Amino acid sequence: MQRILSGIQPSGQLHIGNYFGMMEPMLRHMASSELYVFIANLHAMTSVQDKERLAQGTLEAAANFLALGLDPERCIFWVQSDVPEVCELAWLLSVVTPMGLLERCHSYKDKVAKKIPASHGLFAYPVLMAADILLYQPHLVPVGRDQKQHIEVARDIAGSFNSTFGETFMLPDGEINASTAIVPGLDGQKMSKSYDNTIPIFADEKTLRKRVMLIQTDATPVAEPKNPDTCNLYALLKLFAAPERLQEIHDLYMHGGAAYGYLKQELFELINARFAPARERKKELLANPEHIRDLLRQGAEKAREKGARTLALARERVGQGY
Ligand code: AQP
Repeated sequence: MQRILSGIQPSGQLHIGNYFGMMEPMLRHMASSELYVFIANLHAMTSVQDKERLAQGTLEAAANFLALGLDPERCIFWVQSDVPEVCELAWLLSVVTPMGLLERCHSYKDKVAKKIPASHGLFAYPVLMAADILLYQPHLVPVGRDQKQHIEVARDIAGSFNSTFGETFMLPDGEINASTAIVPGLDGQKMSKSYDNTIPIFADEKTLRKRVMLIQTDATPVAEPKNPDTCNLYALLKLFAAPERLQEIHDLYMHGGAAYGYLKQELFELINARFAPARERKKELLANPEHIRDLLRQGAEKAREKGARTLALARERVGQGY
């Protein structure tokens, strides 16, 4: 059985990009694999440095996953910092990580360009991410395209550790679905919390509608043909519309008749119908936070058991067994 792992930062409102890039594939894998899912609260500290926000965000991130259908009986589900072994492994990995490898990472450069403070944590983020992955020895890591380079870095670090100290880590593969690799935001750039261009999944109906109406479109008149492949409204409709309806919409784009306002309303209704039940479930879950904490504690125990075995092997390999 394949072991599959991925995580999400509790650093803001869950959006459609996160959902299609990572959560939906993870939920799909739940039936047929050994699934590891974690809330990356240590990573989130590179942008969230507020005690209440981090704590509440962690509970909410867990509630998001549970509300969308994650079954803690069929996976291992925990909070990153509840398995402190990951920090020790990050150090063991950092000594075989060339500076140049981290200096080439786009994500670091992008975030600094967006005025996120250039801390050591932000720079070393890919090493902690490598530890997150390698500690559990997964075969596959489903992510969005923005994380592709970080998966390659994790593989490079694992290879570097293996060749320095002897075979220890399995090299994981990333899983990136072409059709959902980069979900566009309201402005057509990658949907991203830090671009403020997101469609949040759990926003109330009114906010959701407002966000969808903000999707940027061109000024081509309704009756004229338009190119669906360069339209971010169409890219989002593709994720939600049934195949026959999508074909009709495609024809409207090609031959004239695609009214953006009408299509936005249709998209809003589709998104709302898809996520309204989860919105209700999330409210119920958050009404009993102790239950969520219990589930996460149980998950952390299982994750620690697996992680401790890998860490013991890595410690032995580097020569800590004096
Ligand atoms: N637009 C996207 N399309 C496809 N996948 C996406 N992911 C994020 N945005 C898109 C994927 O979601 C997973 C969890 O992401 P994260 O918690 O690590 O946050 P992120 O990638 O940092 O998300 P944001 O919104 O882009 O945050 P900021 O602005 O802080 O960088 C990952 O697998 C990611 O690929």
